[in-house]
Amino acid sequence: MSDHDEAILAASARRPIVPLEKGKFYTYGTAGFRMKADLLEGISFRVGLLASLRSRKLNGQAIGVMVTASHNPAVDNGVKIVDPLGEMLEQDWERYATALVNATSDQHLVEVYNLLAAELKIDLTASAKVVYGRDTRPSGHKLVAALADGLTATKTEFVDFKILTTPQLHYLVRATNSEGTPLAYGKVSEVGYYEKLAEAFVRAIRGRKITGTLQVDCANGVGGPKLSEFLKHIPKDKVSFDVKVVNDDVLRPEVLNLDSGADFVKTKQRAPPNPKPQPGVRSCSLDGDADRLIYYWVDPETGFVMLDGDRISSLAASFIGDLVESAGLKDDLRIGVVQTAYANGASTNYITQHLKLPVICTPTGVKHLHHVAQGFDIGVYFEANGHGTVLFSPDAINAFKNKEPQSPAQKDALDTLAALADLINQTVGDAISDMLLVEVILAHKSWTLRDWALTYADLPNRLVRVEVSDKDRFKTTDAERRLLSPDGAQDEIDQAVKKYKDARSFARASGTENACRVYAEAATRTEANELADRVARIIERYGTL
Ligand code: G16
Repeated sequence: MSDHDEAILAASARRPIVPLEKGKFYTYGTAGFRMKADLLEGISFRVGLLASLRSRKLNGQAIGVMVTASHNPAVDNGVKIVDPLGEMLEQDWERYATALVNATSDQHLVEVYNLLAAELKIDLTASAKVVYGRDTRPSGHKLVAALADGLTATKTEFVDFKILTTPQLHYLVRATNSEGTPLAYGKVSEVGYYEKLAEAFVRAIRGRKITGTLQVDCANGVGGPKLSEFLKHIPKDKVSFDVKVVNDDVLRPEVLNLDSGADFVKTKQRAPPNPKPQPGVRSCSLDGDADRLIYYWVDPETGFVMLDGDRISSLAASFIGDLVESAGLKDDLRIGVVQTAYANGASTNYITQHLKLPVICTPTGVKHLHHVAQGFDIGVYFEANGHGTVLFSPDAINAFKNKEPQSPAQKDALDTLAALADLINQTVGDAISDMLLVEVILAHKSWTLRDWALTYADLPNRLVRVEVSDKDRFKTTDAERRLLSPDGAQDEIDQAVKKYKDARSFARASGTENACRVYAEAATRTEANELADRVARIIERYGTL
């Protein structure tokens, strides 16, 4: 037994885990532990133990913990762990987190903790550091208090950054670990984040004009106040950026993500009802913790038009690809795009056939996409739901900064690329940073949203959420495009798909909600809707068998 044992035993007794019914376990899902907030106190405490072990294993580097349930309703919350470079927790460690969280008693918890320390050869006397933040959910208070108990019991140094967007916490983790090194990521403060983004935004815009007003729906989440704060850091004499922040009420928890936000827009395929959509206004929506972004406008002639994560991905890949060519770096840097099965087939065709870039498909969850994107010098990854970013390798950043330009045009391209590498959050998808990226690209191209939408035509598609009694019965393969179980379900989906032109459909269990998701696309809107309904009924039936 280590000298932490008594402290863990005592603190664990105050932060008990809620037992699940027999045969059920808590799992580290798409984005950490996420569920009804009243189940999470004990979990948050145990995540503190895990984060301390992880920090000790990594020579005392700071580990991040974010308390958020992002796009989920206000009654939910979640806890996720961030690695030293600001990336999601290494996947091998998810099972250690799961082992701690599912320990059946305080005593068992201490045993699992010590077993892990022994197995992973962790010196429990070494120093450890954790930094954490939370979104605006009221339940966040008690969850960070439970987390802090876990950190205190294990003698872990910690910094509470209070209320943050998820990407801000990721930024702060990386900034903390790189402080004072040649790879310093930015100042270790929320203000440092705003300053970095604002400075890079001015450099990336390079005097171009942003046309009209941008209306930003913040889902009544943490993105509202943080975006307003960020806007104060843009020097008005250098960039004129007219932003109207809407749905930024964080005082009434019940309105969080309610009829607003990126998830609402993407799944309902319409603008939030409030404020009443005005034709022609360039608009975008963030989600509850500001890591997803969807653009849209209501066209006076054709109605609602959405520019989702696939669109942001192809826009960024095309713009950055052109800059790399102008900078004379085309033969030196490998650019690639990473998507999931939810990517619209038309976007994949556009990227492979028109942009001539490789596309790799991974399972859902930015943790998967991020990892694969790191295999490129410039890896563009976005999920269709608007979650994503662009990663630049050290070689790419080095080339932007140190290549000797042969012409003014080449210098301009290199300077813009260097600015983009600072503007784009390299740790995780960040709605505020992604929004600035889109604005920079539209300004450079002098494009409206309509120009952007004209690059290709989306295949009509529909996403449906299906409540089932046991979502864990649905197991997938082939980057989640096919069901392995329950037996027979995939055959029925295949039969349904065959009935429609250019059709594709798949179903999978959500890793953040207690439900399955069904995606369908087809040649026409009616067919896509019909197919989605059919497959949803198949899933409903198998889910209740
Ligand atoms: C999280 C993940 C995303 C994922 C989304 C939905 O987003 O970070 O990568 O796409 O969940 O996942 P699922 O379909 O498994 O529920 P967020 O914004 O909720 O943190």
